Amino acid sequence: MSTTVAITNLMNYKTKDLDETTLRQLYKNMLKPRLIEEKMLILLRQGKISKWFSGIGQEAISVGVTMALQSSEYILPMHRNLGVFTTREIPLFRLFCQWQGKASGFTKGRDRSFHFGTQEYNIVGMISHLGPQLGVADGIALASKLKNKNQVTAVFTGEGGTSEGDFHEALNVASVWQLPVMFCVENNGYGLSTPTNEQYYCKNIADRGLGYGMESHIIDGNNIIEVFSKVNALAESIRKNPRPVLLEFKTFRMRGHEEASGTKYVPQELMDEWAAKDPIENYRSYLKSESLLTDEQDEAFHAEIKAEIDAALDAANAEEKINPIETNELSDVYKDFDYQCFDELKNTQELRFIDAISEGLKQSMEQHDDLVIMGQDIAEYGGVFKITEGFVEQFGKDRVRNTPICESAIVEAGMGLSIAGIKSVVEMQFADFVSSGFNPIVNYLAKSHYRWSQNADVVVRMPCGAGVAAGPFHSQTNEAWFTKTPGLKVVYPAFPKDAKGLLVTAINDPNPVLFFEHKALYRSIRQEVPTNYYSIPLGEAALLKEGTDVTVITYGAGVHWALETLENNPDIQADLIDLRSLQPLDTNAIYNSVKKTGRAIILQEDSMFGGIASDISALIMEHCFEYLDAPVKRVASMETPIPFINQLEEQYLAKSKFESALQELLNY
Ligand SMILES: Cc1ncc(C[n+]2csc(CCOP(=O)(O)OP(=O)(O)O)c2C)c(N)n1
Repeated sequence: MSTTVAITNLMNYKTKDLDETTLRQLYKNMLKPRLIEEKMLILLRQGKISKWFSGIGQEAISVGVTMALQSSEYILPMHRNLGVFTTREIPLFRLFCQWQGKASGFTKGRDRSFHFGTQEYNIVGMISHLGPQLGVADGIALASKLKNKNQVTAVFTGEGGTSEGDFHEALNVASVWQLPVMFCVENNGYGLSTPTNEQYYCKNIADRGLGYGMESHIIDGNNIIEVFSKVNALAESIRKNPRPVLLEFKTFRMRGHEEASGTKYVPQELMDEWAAKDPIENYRSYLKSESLLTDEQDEAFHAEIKAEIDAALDAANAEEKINPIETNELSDVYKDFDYQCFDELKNTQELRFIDAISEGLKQSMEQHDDLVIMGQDIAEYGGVFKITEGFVEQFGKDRVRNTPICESAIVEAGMGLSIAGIKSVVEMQFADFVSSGFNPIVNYLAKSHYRWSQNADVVVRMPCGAGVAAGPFHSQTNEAWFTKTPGLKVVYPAFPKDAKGLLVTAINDPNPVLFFEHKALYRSIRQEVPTNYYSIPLGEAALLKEGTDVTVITYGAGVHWALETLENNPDIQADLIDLRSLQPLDTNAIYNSVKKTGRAIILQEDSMFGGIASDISALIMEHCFEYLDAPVKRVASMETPIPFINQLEEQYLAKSKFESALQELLNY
C-alpha cells in the first residue's frame, strides 16, 4: 500500500563518500519501519491493535542516526522512532509481542508501545512524559566520559518536548559538564495539534544551542544521506572530543498524533509539500536513477521484509496471552537485593547525626570506587550543611559533582549512570526542593525495574524537617510523597549510628532510596558510632523502650519527642518503636508490640492527612483489631503549610500535642 507521490527530485544527495552497500543498506533500513507501519495501519483498521504512533515520513532520522552510531552506543528514542529499533535489528517477533503486551515483549505486558528499554540492544525507551530521557542521556554520557569510553549517546525529542523544563536542564548540564550527547530534535511541525508557532517563538530550535554554549546544526531530516553523513561525521568528532551537540532535524508528521486523532487541523498544502519530500520515495528514485538499485533488488527487499513481518506477526499472534500472577508482579517492582551484612567493630567515637551521615557517605565512596555524588554546592563548598566537606580533595571533582540548579536533570542523570552501571547519590539541598525533581523520581526511578527490569541505583539524600524556623519551603518532611509510590524505598533514621549504617545499606541497595535526614537532629543528637564501615538492614524497626501499657510508633524527630515525653512521664510503660525505614515497613515489629500492649499511638511530624500514620493505623486495625483495647490514635502536625516564626511553628508541630494525646489514649 505504498503511497505514490510525485517525486520532484527535491533532495540533493551527496553520496560520493559512501559505498554502494551502505547506500542500499540505508534504503533497506528505511523501508523496514515503513513496511511495518503500513502493516500496523491495516491491523489498526481491522481493530487488531489499539493505538499507533506513526513515524511515517520521519524514517530517515531514526535510521540515519542509528546507522551512524556504533552498536555499543546508547540511543534513547521516542514514539516515532521505530527505525531505531529495527536498525538495531531487534527481532520483529519481540517488537510485535511488546506491542501486543505478550511475555516475549520487553515489558511483560506492563507498558505499551515504545515505552521500554533493552540493554541487549543499548536502547533506552521513553517514558510518557517525553522530557526526562534527555537528562537520562546526560547520565549515560557522563558514565562514558568517566570511564573514558569515547562513546556518543544519542537522545531524541520532538519539538513539543523541547518546551519542557527537562530539555533546558538537560542541555545546560550537558554543556556545563561537556558530555558527549547528541540531542536530536525532530521538528515535525506539530506537537499533537499544536503548530510550532504556538510551541516556541524563536526561528529555529537549533538557535537555542547558542544560549547553552553548545554547537548546533540544522539537518534536512528527510534526506537520509544528509542525516547519515552529518551525524556520522559529528559522532566521530564527539568520540575524539567529547561535547554535546544540538541537532534540529526539519521534517514533518505525515499522520495524526496517533492514528485515531487524524490530521484535520493540518493544511492540505503542507501535507502535499511534505509528501513530495518523502524520504523513502525520493531516495529510491535517486538510487534507481543512479543505477544503485534495480527494480529486482527493490522487489527482493520488499519481499524479504514482508516475509519477515508476516512470520513474526504469526508467531506473536500465536503466543499465549499473559497470565496474571500477583506474586510475579509484586516481585518485579524492586530488583532483588542480596543484603550483605558488614559488622560493627568495637572501636567507636562520639559523632553528631550530621557527622555520622558524612562518615557513612565517605566510607561508601571508599568502598565503591566509582560511586558518584551530585548536588548543588557539594564540592569545594562542602554542601550547605557541610556533609561533603573535604570530599572533593579526597575523591576528586569527577566523583563529587557540583550541579547547576536543576533537580530533574540531576535525578535523571543518576538514572542514566545506573543504566551504565554506576551508583550515585544525589543531594537535594533541602528536601523541599525535591518537588523540582519529583517527576523523574516517581515516574522514572520508581517504575523502571517493574517496566523493563532496569534498576535505578540512586540514593536521594533529603535534608528535611521543621523546628528550625525556616518557613514553608525549608521545613517540610515530605516522605509521604514517596511512601505511596511503589518502586521506591524510604529510609528515615533518628540516631547517628542508624544514619550511618542505613546510609551504607541504602547505597549498597540497587534500588532507588529516598534517605531522609532531619536537619534539627544534625547538630543536636550525638551518639557513640562504630568507626568502621558497617551496615544496618532496611525494613527493621528498633524497639527503643519496652513496656506493656502502650505502643508508640514514630520515626525521625518524632522519636526524640516521644523519648522526651516518656522520660517526663516515667509512670507510662511504653514500647517505643523507631521505624527507621518506612518502605519497606517493619509491620511485624508493629503488630507484635500492639498485640502485647493493646494500645497504639502513631506520631508523625508531617501534617495528618495522607501521611504514613494513617496507613499504619489502618494496618493495625486490619491485623490487630481483636487485640486492641482502644482506638488507634494518630498525632500529626497541623493541616497548614509550615509557618516560619517560632511560636507559630511550635503550635504547628505535633510535638506539643503528643503528651495529651498519649494520656487520652491511656485513659480511654
Ligand atoms: C508531560 C507530558 N505532557 C503532555 C503529554 C501528552 N503528549 C504526548 S505526545 C505530545 C506531543 C509531543 O509533541 P512532540 O514532542 O513535538 O513530538 P511528536 O509527537 O510531534 O513527535 C503530547 C502533548 C505527555 N505525554 N507528557
